Amino acid sequence: MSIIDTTTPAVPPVGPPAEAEPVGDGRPELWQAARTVLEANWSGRHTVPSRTLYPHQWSWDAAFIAIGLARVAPDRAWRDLRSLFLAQWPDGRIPHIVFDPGIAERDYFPGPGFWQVPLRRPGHPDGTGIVQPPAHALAVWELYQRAPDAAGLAQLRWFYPRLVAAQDYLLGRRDAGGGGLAAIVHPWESGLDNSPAWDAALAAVPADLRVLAGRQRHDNRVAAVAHRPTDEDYARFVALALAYRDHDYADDALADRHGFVVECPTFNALLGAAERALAAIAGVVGADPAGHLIRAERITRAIDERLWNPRTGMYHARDVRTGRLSPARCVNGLVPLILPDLPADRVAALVTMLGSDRFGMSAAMPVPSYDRRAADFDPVRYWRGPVWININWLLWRGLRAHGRAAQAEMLRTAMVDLVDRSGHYEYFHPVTGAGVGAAAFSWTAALLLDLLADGD
Ligand code: 2M8
Repeated sequence: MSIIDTTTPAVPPVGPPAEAEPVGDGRPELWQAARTVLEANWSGRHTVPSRTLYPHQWSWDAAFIAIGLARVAPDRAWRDLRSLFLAQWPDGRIPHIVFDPGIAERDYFPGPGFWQVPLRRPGHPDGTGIVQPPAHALAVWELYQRAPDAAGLAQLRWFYPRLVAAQDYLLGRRDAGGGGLAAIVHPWESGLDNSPAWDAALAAVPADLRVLAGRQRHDNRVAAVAHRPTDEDYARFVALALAYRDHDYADDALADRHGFVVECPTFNALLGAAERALAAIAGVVGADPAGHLIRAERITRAIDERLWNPRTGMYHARDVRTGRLSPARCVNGLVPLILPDLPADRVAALVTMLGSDRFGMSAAMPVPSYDRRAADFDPVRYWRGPVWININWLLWRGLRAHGRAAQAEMLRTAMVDLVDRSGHYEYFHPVTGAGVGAAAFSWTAALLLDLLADGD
């Protein structure tokens, strides 16, 4: 069966609340506001993260958005995820952005003209050639559980082979380090684009500003310069993307020839969680779950063997080219908590780190993206300090998976209070709680629906 399919089922609106819908944990206005954000960000073919800053469809955003939409409009959620998977490559990779042909090249950089993906065919949406964290199997399984009807089963059958192909790509071609983990070839692939977790590996990539000549950054025109990556970092991002593109997006000999090849704890934790979700999906569609469970266990073991730092008591990104762990304590090193088979001593260490003054999880504030005690902790620059709802949602799930119900509930409430106070922002100042980045941001709104419904 071809993994490319251009059928487009009818698209139901988010619409008014259904009778059976949860009332939103006693906060109906917040619930309704989240629905309004999602409705406003529906482009007609998919949900954009933000109308201003990110006017196309993003890969892991689509997974988080589907998890929230599942609470109010499962049909829309399925349709949204399908839009992403229609851009899947024959080799299984899911592009990190699917472009809306109605958006002009100048309205997002780097757009389709930059990526020049050699896949254009009628009815097939254009995307990029890099990936993002594989959160989709988790979303598909969540979605089915919310609506386990005949239509949901048909969706599971459609998604299962495509999700398997995406995992095969990551666990095969992207195992550049040979240790059973997927490597990312660009900070954008991590989703935590500007995190200090990449600083050590990026130091080897020349920051040649000439690569920006003749190219116009779009982010700095719609967001504050102080909130976005510096031009030096952007020059590195562009140079890495060009290098990967100019090798035709091939993955052979990556560690020898590509400037950035890194194993991220969050990316790989989601890879492992995806295998567990696939095992559950396989059980429903009549496939064999066993292989997925074996892969899931292997991934957990590999994360633990390759990314654990006993001196810091948490996981760190590993530079495949040098074999070194990043010295930075970043929130991506705590997300392996979502793995149910993580050894108990590691779980205990991660939970201690969450509550420590470095991350400071409390009833008043969710977890920041970086160590509060680090000299370069930056409360407004994206992924270098601010609080993000998607990462906290994963940590919440992780705490629950390990029976830390009280801490999980504290984190859930802290997230809900923060968004209630400040709005559905892209991210939040980790001290004041003020909203930063794009307003009316889709995954914040979507995951809020999930958090509120859980409170019901
Ligand atoms: C941010 O990344 C894009 C590039 O992919 C950008 O800065 O232009 C990140 O926060 C990423 O995690 C997110 O998926 C994307 C869209 O929300 O924005």
